[in-house]
Amino acid sequence: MAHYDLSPMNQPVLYSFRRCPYAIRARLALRCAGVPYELREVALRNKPADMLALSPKGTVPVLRLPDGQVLEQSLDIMRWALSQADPQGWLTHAPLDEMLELIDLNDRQFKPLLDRYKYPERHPDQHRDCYRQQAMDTMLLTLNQRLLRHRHLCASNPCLADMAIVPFVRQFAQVDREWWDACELLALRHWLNALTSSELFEAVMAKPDGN
Ligand SMILES: N[C@@H](CCC(=O)N[C@@H](CS)C(=O)NCC(=O)O)C(=O)O
Repeated sequence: MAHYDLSPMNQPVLYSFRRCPYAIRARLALRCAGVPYELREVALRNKPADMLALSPKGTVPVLRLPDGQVLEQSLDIMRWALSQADPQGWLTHAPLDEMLELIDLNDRQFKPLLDRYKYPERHPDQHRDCYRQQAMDTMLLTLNQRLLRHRHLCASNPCLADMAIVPFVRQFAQVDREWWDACELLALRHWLNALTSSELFEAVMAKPDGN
């Protein structure tokens, strides 16, 4: 990790929102890589002007690097962090193309269904359970199948795909916890529990004010 002087005055700044799954994946990679950064928790209804000046599209996470470069996509932040240091081999445990394909499936197809399942009142054309079934068919059954072959999505060890996707599966599970705890996705439920109860995950979910 020799590319930057990361003394406290010269650290990257991460604009983040604690529960946002994209921001969670960025924080997971930054912490795993051991990159120190200044965390700025953002109120999504009142985004700070300095963040919008750096990144007018107005989504979190945004990472401002010490050299002024701005990374405005969560996956770019993950890949930048892991290019600094990858002590757990998230980029090497599985082929990059395979990992990126799964992440793309998550971001393009699963995420819109997750939003519909979570907020069915905003999408009244179908019942909540239909969105849930579509999310199962589109992605969750595939992930579960993969986990029957190895302990993580692409290999026995966790990789970029696991860490980029787990915050979204966590959100899905939280919509109807009772249903999730009884559903057929046994391997996926086990995977979710293992990853979200890790020290790493708990550390990035700590409340910014320490409470
Ligand atoms: N493609 C972006 C998506 C980020 C995103 O949509 N973040 C949401 C929060 S989970 C956001 O900031 N939405 C803007 C808003 O709610 O105003 C990324 O990967 O970073």
